[in-house]
Amino acid sequence: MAAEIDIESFAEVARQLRQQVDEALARYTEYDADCPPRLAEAIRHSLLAPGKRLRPMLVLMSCQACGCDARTALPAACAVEMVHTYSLIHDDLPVMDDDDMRRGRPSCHAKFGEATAILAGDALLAQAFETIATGIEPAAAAARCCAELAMAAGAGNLVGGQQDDLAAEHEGGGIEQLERIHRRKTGAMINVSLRLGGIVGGASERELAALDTFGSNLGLAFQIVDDLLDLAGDATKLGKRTGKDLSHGKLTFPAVLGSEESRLRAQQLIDEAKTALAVFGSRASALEALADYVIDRDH
Ligand code: GRG
Repeated sequence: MAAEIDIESFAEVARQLRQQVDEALARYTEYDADCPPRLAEAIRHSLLAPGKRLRPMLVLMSCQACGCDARTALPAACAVEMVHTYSLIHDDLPVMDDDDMRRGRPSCHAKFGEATAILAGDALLAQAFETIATGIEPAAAAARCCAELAMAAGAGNLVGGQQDDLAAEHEGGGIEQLERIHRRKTGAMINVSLRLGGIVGGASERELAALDTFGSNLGLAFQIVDDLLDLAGDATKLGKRTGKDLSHGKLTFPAVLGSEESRLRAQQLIDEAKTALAVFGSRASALEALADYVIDRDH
């Protein structure tokens, strides 16, 4: 297991990495005159809003765990946040989850209208690949990152998981269907974040496999906590409305397992995730602390 890092040091590391991500995202969204001002405003409204930046943090910390300077992976970190934000913008649309609040602000369509929100999401998805292709070196690493991110965001993962999640509202399902949905809808983007950091950091196949094990356990635990927060969390801290899963009859972990069993399952997954980090020794201490944050989080 990785060496312990105390909570204050972790908070400081996370604060610094987060600042690097926020500054880079602001730079990436200084568009020229060809981007209509309303579209630029909508993109910045959603992308620069105060999200947790979990996925970019995973990119940077897994790059560090491989012994490489986190800044080398900054374009990849920003790219996963662009794809994630596009998915949130589209998920909030009336035709999908119909949410008017996100990240403590009106959701993109609530402020700019549906057409602009769809286009803002489309633009972010495209920009993610441009950001990797032009910012990651060598070219072979950039190509691999683009391919892996495209796979995670595509029909067999993020988009396919979303499709099945929407269908499950009417069709229901058990724990296996639930885990299958979330492995693709939430897990794939968490896994690929870790893998991109690993690829940029020159990870061996053994290290990439360890990041995969860490990521799949962390991703599922993250989703269970997300379900628990929707049920009993504080809407102000979360920056979005709560109780929606229950009112929409959604297939969730607390609905299938009960809250107590769900929390125990999440803790088990976090323990398994942390065990997988042994191969990195003390270089993975930030990732280990991040795993603890995922289960203790209140937003
Ligand atoms: C529209 C293709 C498409 C996919 C949408 C992201 C998503 C899939 C749905 C959002 C609804 C949801 C509750 C998903 C599960 C967990 C999740 C991805 C939560 C949002 O991510 P956070 O908590 O958000 O990391 P912040 O705002 O902190 O980045």
